[in-house]
Amino acid sequence: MGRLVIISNRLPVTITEKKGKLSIRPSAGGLATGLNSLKNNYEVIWVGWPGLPVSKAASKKTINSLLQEMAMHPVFIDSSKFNNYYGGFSNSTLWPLFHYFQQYTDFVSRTWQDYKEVNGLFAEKVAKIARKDDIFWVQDYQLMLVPQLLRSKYPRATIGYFHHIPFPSYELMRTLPWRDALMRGVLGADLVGFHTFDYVRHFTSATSRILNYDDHYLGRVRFQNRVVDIDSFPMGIDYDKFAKATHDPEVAKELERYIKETRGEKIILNIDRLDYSKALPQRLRAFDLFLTKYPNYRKKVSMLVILVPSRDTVGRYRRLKEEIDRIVGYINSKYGRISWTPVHYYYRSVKFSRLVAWYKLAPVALITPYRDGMNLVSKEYLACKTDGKGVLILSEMAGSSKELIGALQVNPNNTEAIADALHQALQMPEEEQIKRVRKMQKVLQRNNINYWARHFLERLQEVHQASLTIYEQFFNPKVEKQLLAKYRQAPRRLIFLDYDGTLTNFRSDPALAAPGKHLYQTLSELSQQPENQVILISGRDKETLEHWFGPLPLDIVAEHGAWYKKNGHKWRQYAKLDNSWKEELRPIFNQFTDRTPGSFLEEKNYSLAWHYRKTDPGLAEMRKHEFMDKLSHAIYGKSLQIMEGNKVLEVKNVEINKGTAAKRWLANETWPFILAIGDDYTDEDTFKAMPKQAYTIKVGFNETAARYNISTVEDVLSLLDKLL
Ligand code: GDG
Repeated sequence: MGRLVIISNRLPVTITEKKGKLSIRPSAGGLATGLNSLKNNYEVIWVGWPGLPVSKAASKKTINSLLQEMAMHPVFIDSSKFNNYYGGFSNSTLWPLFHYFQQYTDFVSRTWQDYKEVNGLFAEKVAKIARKDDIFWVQDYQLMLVPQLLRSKYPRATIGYFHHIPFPSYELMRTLPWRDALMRGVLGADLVGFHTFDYVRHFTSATSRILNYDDHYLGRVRFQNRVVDIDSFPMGIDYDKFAKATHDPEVAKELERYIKETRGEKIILNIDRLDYSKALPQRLRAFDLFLTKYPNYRKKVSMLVILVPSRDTVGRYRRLKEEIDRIVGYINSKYGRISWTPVHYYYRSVKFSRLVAWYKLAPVALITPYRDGMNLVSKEYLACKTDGKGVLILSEMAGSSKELIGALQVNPNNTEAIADALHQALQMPEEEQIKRVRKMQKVLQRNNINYWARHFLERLQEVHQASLTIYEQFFNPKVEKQLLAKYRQAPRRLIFLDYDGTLTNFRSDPALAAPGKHLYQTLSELSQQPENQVILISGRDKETLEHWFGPLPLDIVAEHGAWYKKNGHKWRQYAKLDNSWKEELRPIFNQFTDRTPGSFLEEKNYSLAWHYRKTDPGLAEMRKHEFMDKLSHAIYGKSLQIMEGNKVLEVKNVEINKGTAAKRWLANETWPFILAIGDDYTDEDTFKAMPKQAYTIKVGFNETAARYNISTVEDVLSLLDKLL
């Protein structure tokens, strides 16, 4: 049985100390329950903070050994560090920003430092217990750096990350000074999960805009020598636990009591943790408006507010609590009677049986957060409606709104709409209530917490397998050793090298990519070795290549093969090519260049190339498709082709490609050693033209006809140095 290591901020336990004696009880949160169901297939191990500051070495030892019996491993964190990591960076930076409260977001480098350090402590703890073949599953925004920390320790491990809160749009994410590190941290995982597709969309857009990883297709990002999948996995609840609990004798007792005490008043249920993202003041104002607009409902309905204490030592939360106190007081004083209290308000958490009793009793649940990653309360409310009667009013900004389409969905900023939704809910005929609730229950029953956990882990293992396949194609030390041995033995060697993206990194302006001293020296030495025949095979124009490499004793192919030059000879044309098409196509190129800021046109002897490296990625993607569409009509019937290179679209004669050009060197001689290195689409023709035993290497990790992938230009240069 494989081991599954869950890494989360909190361990699912409650530790209490009475008269110096420590006791530990498991606490059954949603996640813990979901993972319990995996125990048939995995040995589940948990790493996390134990939930309280522990400074005495003796207590640490006791807690450690008590927890280890439960397969849990505590991460002890000193309290000032913990405050900076948790109250500081997690909850005063990431939480507000990710819930779109930019005005509440602190940017403090001290808390960031401690966030990094504490993430490091989690990774170290994992390292202490990790075994080969463990599956790691990191939970939530407090630990965004952990996936990458684990990846650097275990390059081939299976690592998943699930983000439980919203992921904001790129526009907000970019305001974070530490955005790059956080994004890279998460991308250490094989699979990154969110509750909804909107968060997936935002995260994917941030990967391409912040990190420039735009090599993604259908949610799969190629990232160095791995693939990372980014997808939505809406978290479910333990449906049966809630549905069954409605029949518990203890719940029945609670229910009976409340039915008596509410004396037929219809309860509008609110359960929230104290947090500004929950928009409770707004909801209370909507209730006020409802009572004004629909006075017939006075004395017939009341609002039950259960506000679960949270972070109330923090100024912002304390002020929010005071605001809620004030509005509740205002409403009760405005409408209340001796016989009727409009808002019943409790600032405490309630036991499970009471929670279920309220879910069962309340004909309406009002859940209208400004933002909520998912919101499980909305799902639990529905699971408790075993007779199908009840109405859920739900914010369209809650993640659960995507699945709960039978709810009355409202914009949480629209008090008028919430007031009207309350009216609609209270008037809704029973048949309609049942129809809506049953439909939603079906979804929740199926997509429950067990399904969520299983589904995530299955996908995680699939993606990991895909990464392993890439890893096998990776130019690793073993392959390098073989290559070097073959190179040394061979009396004759043929070496094809592409230039941009292979021997030099892309620059914003192609003219800036002239070879540096070291590269020039390398090429010079490589081409001077008598066994070697080196060919620089590029899409660039011949004038630039001549200018940069003319004096070197190597052969050059320019414009993808339209021109070539053998060492010591003049430039020759591949064939006399027709160029008249350029007149016709140039206006289209000019038009797209004008319409697309950051792009420019490069005109070569036999081709037109539109570069868009500096264009906004979203706009570039859109224009590229539009441009291709237009070009494919324009070239119809002509012997031209559109080539998509690295951030460039190029039109050229169809006969011309690097493969045809390369064959010129293969025709008259059998080479005992062939090496071809290139990075983009156009180099695929070179790879395809090579015999099977040739070493063909692609820079980057896209699909390729080459035998191997290598990560970077720097790796190529280091390989060339080793050849020398
Ligand atoms: C994050 C995201 C996302 C609440 N009050 C009492 C009580 N609860 C239980 C509910 C429910 C849970 O707490 C709260 O659910 P949330 O969905 O709000 O989850 P959080 O863990 O706070 O937040 C959120 C979630 O992660 C999961 O990914 O949905 O968007 O912010 O299960 O039943 N339980 C009891 N008494 C209470 O007073 N017994």
